Amino acid sequence: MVSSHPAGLPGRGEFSYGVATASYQVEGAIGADGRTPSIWDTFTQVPGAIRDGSDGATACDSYHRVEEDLALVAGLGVDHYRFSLAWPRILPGGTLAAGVEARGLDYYDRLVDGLLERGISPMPTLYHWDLPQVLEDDGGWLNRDTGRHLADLARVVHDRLGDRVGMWATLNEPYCSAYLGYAAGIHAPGRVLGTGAHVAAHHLLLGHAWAAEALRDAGARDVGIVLNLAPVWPERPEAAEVADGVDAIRNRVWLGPLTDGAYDDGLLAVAPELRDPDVVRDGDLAAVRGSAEWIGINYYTPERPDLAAAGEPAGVPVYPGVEGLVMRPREPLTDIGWEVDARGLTQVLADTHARTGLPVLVCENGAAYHDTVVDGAVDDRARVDYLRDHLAAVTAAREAGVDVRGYVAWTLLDNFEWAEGYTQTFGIVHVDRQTRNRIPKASYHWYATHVGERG
Ligand code: IFM
Repeated sequence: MVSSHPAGLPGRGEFSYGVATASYQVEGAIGADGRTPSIWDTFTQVPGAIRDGSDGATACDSYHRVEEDLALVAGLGVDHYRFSLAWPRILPGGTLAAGVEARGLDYYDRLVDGLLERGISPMPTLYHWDLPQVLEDDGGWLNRDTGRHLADLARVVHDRLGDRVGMWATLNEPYCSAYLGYAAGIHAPGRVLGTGAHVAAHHLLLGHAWAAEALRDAGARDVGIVLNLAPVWPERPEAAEVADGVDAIRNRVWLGPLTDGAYDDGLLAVAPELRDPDVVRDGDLAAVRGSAEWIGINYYTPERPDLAAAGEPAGVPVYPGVEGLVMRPREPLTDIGWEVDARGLTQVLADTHARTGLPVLVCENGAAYHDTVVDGAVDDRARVDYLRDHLAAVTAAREAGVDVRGYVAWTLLDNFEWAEGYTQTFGIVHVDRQTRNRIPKASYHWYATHVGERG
């Protein structure tokens, strides 16, 4: 047991640097120490679901390479390491009633101690998409009880790690869990339900609120939620209505309940499921209101909605119910096809702080570019430029008075990029796919220098 005191959310005027990973994307070891399959273990086996037919069975093998990865994190000089907890390692049966797997907790115990020994504070996220398959078999996020089980996971994890964790995130990007997972079917569990996915969104919010309450009841402080909010920039005035639908599903479905305890009329117009009193029960929205002490923002790209032209195929499955919608990203694009515009980060930080009154923290930001290893080194200048410009955008927000408490780069390692498999690399450390050897890229060294100079 290590006695160092971990840092929580930085105070007003303070700023923390960090780097992030997520359990399924890096850990591998999917059958180790009692872990059971997650929805991603199942989904990756569906032919065609993953671009290169790969899975996270080994990923970066971080489960077995804790020391190596800790050294990489320490080499950056960051204050926080953001990681997520694999639910199927800790509650292999999905629920508390089905039993706690101590060996799964041991892994996170070692990770947390290793961080503290190096003077780095842990920033765990309870849920970054690897739902136990056994819970999906029971409806997954369409089942309200899943949120109750997340609260149990929070209690179990706090019991083990709470003495050494100063800040917590409940969910990572519930937009992706709900709409990529249950509307478009491009992420696990691969359900194509259109507007039915709003039910999953509501249950994710409930899960967040109940888990946050469980953490606080157990004595935790600085409990937040991490959202991939986006600035919505309509292409022309005629696109105002579709842009409102995009803003509703991407941003307001989360910020409305968290801030006002309500879903707004514009959202309800595209999400009729949220009018159903069996779905949104008395007291639900009141439980969500005020349940986050900070908002984590994952920013990569703005959204540029437009109204489809006559004869143009319309409809964007990750925005169900928004009729006639097309997206028109502008160049430059990263290799995953996402528009690069750092001004969007300044805007989303400012808008979110103004909307919620809460401290905001960049919890993910980074770029997918294809890299080449030359003489054992990776000169990823485009990624360095992306990080530099986005860190400048954070500074611009701070100078404008926005209460931004930190910046966490995505991501430490080239890892399993969900439906893209290993075809897209966001890491500041290259990982050889055969040997799993790690090579810090130019962006790693640049970020370490930036952090060392405190920006
Ligand atoms: O890799 C993901 C991460 O898991 C969640 N946020 C976006 C990243 C890039 O797609």
